[in-house]
Amino acid sequence: MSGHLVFVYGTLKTGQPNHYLLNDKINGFSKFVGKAQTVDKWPLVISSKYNIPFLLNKQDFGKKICGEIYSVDDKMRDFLDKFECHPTYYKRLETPVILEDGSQMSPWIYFLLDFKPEMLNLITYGNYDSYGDHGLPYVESETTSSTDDMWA
Ligand code: PCA
Repeated sequence: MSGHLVFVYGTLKTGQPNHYLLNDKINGFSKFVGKAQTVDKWPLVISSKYNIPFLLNKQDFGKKICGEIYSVDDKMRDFLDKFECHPTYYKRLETPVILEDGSQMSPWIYFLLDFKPEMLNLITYGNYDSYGDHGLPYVESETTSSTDDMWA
């Protein structure tokens, strides 16, 4: 298959609220490649009334981010683009990460490019967990698939 590598750091990770979407064959095909960490530091914050994890596109700020790499087919890549509202909301950028075996690759990562500067004052996380003791669990909502209401 023609594969695309995607690094997920938020609700799409194993055990997180949207992980099932990667396993649903209706959306396309995905295969777990390995756990990885970004080479650079990035700010991963939780924000909006839906407690959405956002990776802000500001290099060398925040922490190195833990996530999972998946190889996905065109269909799943297109599904994820739609789900993340790429390229108008999140935008995926090829970004270097290191796998547990020390190998390096540059999978796609969904970043928030346009963000309010105040978001940089939020707590930054290195390893997102919706159910963590920050007490800000991701809120699933029909409106999270639309950008209209995100900042409310
Ligand atoms: N899902 C994507 C980006 C943010 C989110 O909630 C991910 O897990 O990488």
